[in-house]
Amino acid sequence: MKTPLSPKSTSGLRGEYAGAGDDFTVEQDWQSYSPEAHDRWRRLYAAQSALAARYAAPQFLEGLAKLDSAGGIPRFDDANRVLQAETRWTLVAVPGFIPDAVFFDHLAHRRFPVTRWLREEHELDYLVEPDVFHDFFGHVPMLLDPRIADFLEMYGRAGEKAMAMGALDMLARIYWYTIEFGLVREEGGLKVFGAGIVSSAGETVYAIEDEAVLRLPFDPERVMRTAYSIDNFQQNYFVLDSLDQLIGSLVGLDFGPIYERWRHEQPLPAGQLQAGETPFKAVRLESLGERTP
Ligand code: HBI
Ligand code: FE
Repeated sequence: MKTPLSPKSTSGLRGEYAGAGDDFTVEQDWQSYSPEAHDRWRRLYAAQSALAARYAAPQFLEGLAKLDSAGGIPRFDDANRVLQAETRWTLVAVPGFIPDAVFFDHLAHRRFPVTRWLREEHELDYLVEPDVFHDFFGHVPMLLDPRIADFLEMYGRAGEKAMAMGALDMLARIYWYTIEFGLVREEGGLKVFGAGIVSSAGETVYAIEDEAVLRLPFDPERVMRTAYSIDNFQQNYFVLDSLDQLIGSLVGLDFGPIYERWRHEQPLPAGQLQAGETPFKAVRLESLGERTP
């Protein structure tokens, strides 16, 4: 998430950057996916959609159903017809991780960058960089929710100021703890909606069921101050009261003074309860009347 890149310094990242333009977009080149890659997608999809049925927010499940992509790596153009009709977003194919400024610019224009390549057989459960399974399965269903759709555009627009103020880390934590690793309260208990969770078998169960991990009420300033791990399960999650709270808590909030207050401070370590905070309890499946497999 924090790799500083210029258009010429993409070494160390997976993906084929040579053919990418200034906006880092490429053709998806759907024909070039091998039968083995489609098969790997089908298995990943089957495993994660079964987990999502139990652990993910209803908005994620609705979006996933509309995308109808259980059968193989989807064509982005097909998804774009659905997205255009629902929330006016467009998927653009990218080689992989792209520079912050470029990423923000795409989001600000309701274009969501989706990585072309699919993870290899030996990394089915976890990888650090985004691949097409993480980006598509994890992110695109929630792009069909109007609140997430609008939030992501706002996030894109906020990038420039955060970078100018040297507060990119603070803004990025909002994305991290919502779009990537967000939880939301639903009638049946806590549910996951973050792409980093729903695209990981281990973390989907852990985020909801682990007894020890901290689940804190979502508060923008607290989130902006909280460090995160990129190579392990999160040590804390933030829980929205509803998806409406995401935009509701951010519109009218002036980020400038918050950036000023904290940008030169060390972030709060992840997993640490602060004075006055009350965490949510782990939601055990038994309490929902279901048995663990
Ligand atoms: N590029 N492809 C891709 N995906 C991301 O999630 C991404 C990125 N570039 C920058 C970035 N994320 C973050 O550093 C920003 O949200 C700050
Ligand atoms: Fe992501």
